[in-house]
Amino acid sequence: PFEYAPAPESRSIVDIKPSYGLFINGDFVEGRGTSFKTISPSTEEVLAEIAEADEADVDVAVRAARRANDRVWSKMPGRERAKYLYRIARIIQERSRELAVLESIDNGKPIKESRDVDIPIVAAHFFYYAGWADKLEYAGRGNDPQPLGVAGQIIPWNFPLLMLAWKIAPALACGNTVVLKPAETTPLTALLFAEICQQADLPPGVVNIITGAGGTGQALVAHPGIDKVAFTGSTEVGKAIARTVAGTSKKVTLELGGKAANIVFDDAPLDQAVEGIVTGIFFNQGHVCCAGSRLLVQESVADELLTKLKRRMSTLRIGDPLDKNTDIGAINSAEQLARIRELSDIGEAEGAGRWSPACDLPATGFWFPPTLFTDVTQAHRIAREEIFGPVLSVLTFRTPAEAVEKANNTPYGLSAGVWTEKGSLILHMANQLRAGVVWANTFNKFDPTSPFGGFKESGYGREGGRHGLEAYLK
Ligand code: TXE
Repeated sequence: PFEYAPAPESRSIVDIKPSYGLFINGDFVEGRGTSFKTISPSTEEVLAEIAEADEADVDVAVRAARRANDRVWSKMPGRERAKYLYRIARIIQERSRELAVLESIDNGKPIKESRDVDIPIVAAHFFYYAGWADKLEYAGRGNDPQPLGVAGQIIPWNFPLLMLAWKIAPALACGNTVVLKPAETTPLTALLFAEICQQADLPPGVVNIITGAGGTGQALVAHPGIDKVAFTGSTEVGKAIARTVAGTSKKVTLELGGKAANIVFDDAPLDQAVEGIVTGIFFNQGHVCCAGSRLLVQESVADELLTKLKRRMSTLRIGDPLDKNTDIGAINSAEQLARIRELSDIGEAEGAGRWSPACDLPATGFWFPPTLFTDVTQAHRIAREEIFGPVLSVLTFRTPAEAVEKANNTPYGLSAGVWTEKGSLILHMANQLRAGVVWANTFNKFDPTSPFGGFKESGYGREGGRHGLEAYLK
């Protein structure tokens, strides 16, 4: 009988092993800590048993990275390092379907995002930084800049492979070696990346991937053999890391939380703005540090905009991350779901108006409907705290000055969006907003050539673009 070829998005194209070790010095080795499980947030199925690196494992990994740095990688001409980065980039492209499916299974994000956004940008990062490896005299650190040495890199679960690429590609291009720890709920694509390093014949020890939770991260940050720490995650842990490295010569970059304002002026094309608002807060279930989680809309168009927004939200499809029609996938973990629920309930208790479209949520897995809060004031916790889920708080304003005041009234400063046809107003707002990224008439657009990073409690240092190199060079 005629058999259909499996859809490229199908689960069957990935080979998930029952258990995974640590990737140290070019090989997979057992961890000495207590192994843990990674589960699929959309089904709660156990995907694999993951090794935990204890302090001794961290030490072995850092030593491997140091040896590779001293003997091979920092000595290699930039044009030779570039060849490895290009090779990795090409393998990522060749294996992009596999990577996208694995990312969606382990993280819960819709396949159309992992396939069309995450993985292509991952490859683009390696291509982009490969191009820099032999041009470091233009990196802003003098004519013959030296690498920092060994980088300890800790990443979160919201863009597992993309955060890995943001960290590893510039570090390697500059001649550093790395020990990277993925988040405990999403280790699988980082471990597949380790296989890609083997496939690319990357010299052993240049990239080491150690799995584990906060304790493993802490051991990595505290290790005396680390020259630089790069962290993306919660503001709380970022501050703890800054405290740990205080008094050492380690360099640090921190990319932390956000509470971005998406600001819509009355002259903006509202249908286009609605698409940007939806992308701003519902992309990746709102698990985005730069998510447009506060909508600031000019009072005169607020009713019209909200009517359009509700209509658009009613069309969003929630469910199976591997279904290519899915717009909103699963919340990454039970803990994150509990946090989203708690803050949303607080929003309601504090008097904001809660609205979600009618939608059936799957019976198993972690799900939260797209949610809108109206009548939000600046005193409300949902206007100030990062929810990190598909929850939008709506505030209004009358004048540009009031929009600036409200947008900046947060401890964070990672990103913002401005919707208006007036170019002068865009430039005025971009100058006034205390945010590392200001998007104009678009939102959540990422490109390897653009620096990304925060003001205030959103952290310091920049990743991406030429500025991203400075973080890895003396
Ligand atoms: O973050 P953690 P969590 C925010 C978001 C979310 C909240 C909590 O608001 O609701 O943080 O998420 C490792 N030393 N963001 O708990 O704990 C951890 O193992 C060293 C925003 O998941 O910061 C993981 O690899 N490392 C954010 C990474 O830090 C430690 C993305 C992030 O986890 C550590 C994620 C320690 N003491 C959450 N403790 C963004 N900026 O995009 C934990 N880790």
